[in-house]
Amino acid sequence: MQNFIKLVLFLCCITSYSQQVRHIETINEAWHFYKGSIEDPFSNNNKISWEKVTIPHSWNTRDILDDEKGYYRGEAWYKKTMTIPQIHENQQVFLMFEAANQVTSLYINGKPVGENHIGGYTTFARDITSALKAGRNEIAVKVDNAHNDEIVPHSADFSFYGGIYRDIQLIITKPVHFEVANLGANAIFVRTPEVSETSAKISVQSKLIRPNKGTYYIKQSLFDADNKLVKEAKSKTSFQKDAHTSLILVNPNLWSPDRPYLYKLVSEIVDRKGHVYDRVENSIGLRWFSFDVKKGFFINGKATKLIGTNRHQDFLGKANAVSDEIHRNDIKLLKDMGSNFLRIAHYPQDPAILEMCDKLGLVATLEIPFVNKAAANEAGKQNTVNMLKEAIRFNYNHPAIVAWNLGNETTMKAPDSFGDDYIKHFVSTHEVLAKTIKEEDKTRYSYSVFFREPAYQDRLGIRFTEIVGYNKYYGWYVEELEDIDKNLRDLVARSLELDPDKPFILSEYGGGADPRLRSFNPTRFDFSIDYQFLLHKYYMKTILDMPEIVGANVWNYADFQVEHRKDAVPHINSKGLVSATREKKDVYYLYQALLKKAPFLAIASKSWNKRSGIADSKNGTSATQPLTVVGNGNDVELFLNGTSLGKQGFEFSTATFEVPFVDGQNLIEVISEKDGKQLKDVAFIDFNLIPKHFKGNTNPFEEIAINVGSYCYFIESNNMDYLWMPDKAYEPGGFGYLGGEFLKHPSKRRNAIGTDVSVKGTENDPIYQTQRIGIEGYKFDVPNGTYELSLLLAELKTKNDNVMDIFVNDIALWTNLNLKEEYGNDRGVAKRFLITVEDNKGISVGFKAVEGETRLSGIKLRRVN
Ligand code: GCB
Ligand code: CA
Repeated sequence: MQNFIKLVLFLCCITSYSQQVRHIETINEAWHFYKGSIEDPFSNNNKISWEKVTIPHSWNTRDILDDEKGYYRGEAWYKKTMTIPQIHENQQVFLMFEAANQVTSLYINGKPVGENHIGGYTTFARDITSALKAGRNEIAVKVDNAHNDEIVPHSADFSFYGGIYRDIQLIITKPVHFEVANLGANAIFVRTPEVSETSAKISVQSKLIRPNKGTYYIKQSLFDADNKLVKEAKSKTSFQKDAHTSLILVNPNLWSPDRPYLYKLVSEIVDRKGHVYDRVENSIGLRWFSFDVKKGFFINGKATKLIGTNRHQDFLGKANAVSDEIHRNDIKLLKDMGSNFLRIAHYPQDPAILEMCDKLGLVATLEIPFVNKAAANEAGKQNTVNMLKEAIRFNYNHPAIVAWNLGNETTMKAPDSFGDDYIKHFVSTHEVLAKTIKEEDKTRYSYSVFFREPAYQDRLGIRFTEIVGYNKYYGWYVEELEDIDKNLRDLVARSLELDPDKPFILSEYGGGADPRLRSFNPTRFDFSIDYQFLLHKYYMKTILDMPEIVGANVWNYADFQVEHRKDAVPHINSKGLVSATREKKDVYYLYQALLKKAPFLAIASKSWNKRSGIADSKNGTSATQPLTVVGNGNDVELFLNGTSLGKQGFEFSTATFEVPFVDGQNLIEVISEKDGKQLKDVAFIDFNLIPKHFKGNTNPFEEIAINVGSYCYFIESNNMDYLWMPDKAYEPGGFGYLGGEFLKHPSKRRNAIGTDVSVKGTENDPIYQTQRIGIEGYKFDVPNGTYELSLLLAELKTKNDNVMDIFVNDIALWTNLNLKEEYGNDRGVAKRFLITVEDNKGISVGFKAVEGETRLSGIKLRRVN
């Protein structure tokens, strides 16, 4: 019997030991949500209709994408009733919000709990123990994303989505526990002050809550990647004091991007008898690192060029309420791209991000949303400093982090234009933030990111940090591709002249690309996938060649939603290497070819599988178009429908073949080799061969659509991939325009074809944004028959009246057409006509200005019979 009791006791011990002493559960489901202000969320006012939602949740998923200007920025409420599980006697209960944008007020059973939390991107926890009662408890959370003079960001190129958009956790501890409800919601701070190949010192500072009476110890246990205990240390604790514990490890496994080895540190509060009161785990990476202005970044003594991207928390249709699976998948895609560097921009992100950076080996920088402009008042400054402290403390233990960035392009809104008082607060905000970084964490670098000239920052006196980053859009917003190399070299030289001791990071560069736009004649600001590809090739040549660029981050990993943006896709900043739903653009494969160490080969444009072109071979059976292959082998051989088109060597990881596509299916196979490994990629391309002579017999004319005023193909991806061809001048026998000029972007800076007007009534903005102005005619030398002719027109922000007559074969089709008067500005109009062609005349569409200028955006011709 006694033995039996012993056995039961023993089993209890085992279960209680293996049981989590700290209870954590997400409470994301069945929240009642109301968008608007309410006097008393606890009253049963049935005029208010609550909607049931699941967290992560944002109330701006739709209104940031619609045609109306602005999106809801104001108060909203979340509430639920719940029974708090009884886990321990006298338990302490906390709610931890991973983030809610941007002021959060918590109420339990009708009473406010704790102070409002300020800032939309940092994690915070509240002790709700004393507000709870037995049975069911009512929890209400007010979240407000209205503009607030005292809270950054005030201005930025992203959307300030409101909501509880990350997980909420219920945390239950014993009365003796590691602190939870503090600035940054973290109680364990791990430092690795001395690490070498032969030994590592790990110092752990632990914040605990314990009574004055009693003896409590902190036990730190270190486990290796196989979960084997490798080191243990115990230290005594004192009332109201942090505990410090040190561990020394010989021959440690080091953490690096190539081998992100992680240990697990288990921190426990125990008493003399070994009873465990609380337990917290952290992943630990042992590494040492440094930046050298001339030689670059070193980790564990090894020079490592830092190449990667920036990233926003954003996904098409979900605003910022992005699942952990999406977060984790993003980091996997970045690792698989071959990158080793991530700028977590422009604010702290979901804990899943840094967890994955640690696990997969991405070196990271993290920043607070001090973007474009300061909250230039005392409260604003204090709030900004608090955000920084929360960010540093919460994320302190991640080996991935090497620098804390205090802000992005803070001079975007020119400080001079806001007066002396603004400048005073603005400058001192930089100063105190830079100081705070070093006070909070001596083990990382302080960092700030600018976009204006080094001398501009110098004049303002805001160069306080140890590292500087510059965001530069050479070849996109300013200047041409050919000048990128010179521009970057000159900029780095100017920065180093002023700051010889500050390592230089190219913290942003990039250009927009709409996956629907393709061009064999890419030009700046055309938003084609192909221009983006070229742009990054130019940048990477220089970046890889310059050790003084110690790190570089593409802007951006993925396309993201910006309510006020008007590019090829309205509301989308399309500078991503992948789309807003994570489809890879061609340039993603270029980075893989350039960066990956593992053997790699890809047909860069394989996602463009419905194409067309004008027959150019003698017998009229094929059209030759370039096709680019990327890889890290020496050379590559390409086969078209089984026939080799020869081998080519890679130049800067790219090789371009001239491929004679035939009508219908084209099977492209590419074969290469690297480190003894055979590599292959394939693409099936469905090709629509357009006859050169519409009246010829080889390939009878059926249908053609032309993106007038543009060099770009346009793929209507939400309309069966319907394809629009680039425009061209008329050639006898075929088709093309007569007269007129490209509509040019009105801004000198961009000097691009087309405009950035967001076009109403259509999703095919790029067709309407590009036009031929002053056009005189459009000709198709088609055989006799009946045709459907579609004309696509739009009046884009024009000042004067434009009135035109349109003819077909000299017969008036549409007279005195004033688009602005009839349809309003900025609206896409597609009009379809039935035309009969007789007497071998073909179709000749004529445009005559009655007043102002003629214009045409797109034209489509389909043979009916
Ligand atoms: C920048 C900003 C970033 C923008 C980007 C752009 O310099 O830091 O927030 O989204 O430019 O695309 O213009
Ligand atoms: Ca067009």
